[in-house]
Amino acid sequence: MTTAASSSPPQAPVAPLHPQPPRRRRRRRGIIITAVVAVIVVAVFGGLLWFVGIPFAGQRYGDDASLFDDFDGAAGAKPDRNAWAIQTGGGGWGNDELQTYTEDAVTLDGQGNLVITATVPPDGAGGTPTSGRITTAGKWSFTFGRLSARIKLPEGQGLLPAFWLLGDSLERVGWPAAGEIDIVETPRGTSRSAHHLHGPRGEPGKNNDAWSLGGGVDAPAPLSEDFHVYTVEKQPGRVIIAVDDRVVLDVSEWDVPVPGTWVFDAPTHALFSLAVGGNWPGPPDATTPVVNEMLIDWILYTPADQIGDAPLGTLPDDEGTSR
Ligand SMILES: [Ca+2]
Repeated sequence: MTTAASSSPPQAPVAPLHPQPPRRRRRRRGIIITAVVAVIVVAVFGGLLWFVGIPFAGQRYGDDASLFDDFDGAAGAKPDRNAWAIQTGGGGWGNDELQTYTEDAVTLDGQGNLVITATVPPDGAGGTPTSGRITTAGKWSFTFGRLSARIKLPEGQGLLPAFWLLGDSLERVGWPAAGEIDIVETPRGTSRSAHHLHGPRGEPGKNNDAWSLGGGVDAPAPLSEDFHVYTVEKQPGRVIIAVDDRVVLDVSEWDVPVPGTWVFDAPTHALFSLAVGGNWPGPPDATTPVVNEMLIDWILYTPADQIGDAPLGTLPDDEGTSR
């Protein structure tokens, strides 16, 4: 009987071939390596997204993210595709309108403006008017807060310039269930502007019965004579529209006709368009200029929690006085 097990001298621990750091150091090193890899992945991936023009965290576009576009850029360049999509096509958009929307009709002028150009064939020359329409759909939208744009509207029979909002649910529920807010339109000349909300009377899908709130407002001077700031402010259950510092529409969910549904406490996207003809403004005539420009100097979104005491029509610090 041996007692070797108990009588043997204690064995010195065998040194491992590859000494391991203490567990805590290993863990810390793992965290550092993970962090470094994460930084590299974020930098490379973010840079890649930036390179291909996809918004990335920290950029200025996205749902309820800040939006400010000064439309600076070279003459003939297109507006920032991170925020804007140019819509093209013809065949009676909206109210049997005459124009065909083209890519060429939407461009920067090199002097800080986005320009939408409607080209109307001279009376009797025949042909289809061309014009432009641009949207933030699928790129930027907001639910609550204030959206302003500084715009110089064109004047001419048959022209329908508009700065407006559509509900992001448009493709899913259709119009008017998605809701439409017309911040400004001038269907009958720029001595009078129109400001409306359109929503659904019935159930989503029954799109042939909209309710409307709003109306026309006389302008102190024709709006085509200068730039003006057009603002919409969306609050829960309330929409306010202003031209410069003058409120021209202030409606709440309690103003909606019965039956009718308030659908504006939801994400909406912005559009600028310059329609020609159709049921509302009527066709252009011999008095209508051939070339008609809608100029947009800037667009600015202010989130609800950043409005503070700023009055409607407030301009960005260094904007609004030039050009
Ligand atoms: Ca500008």
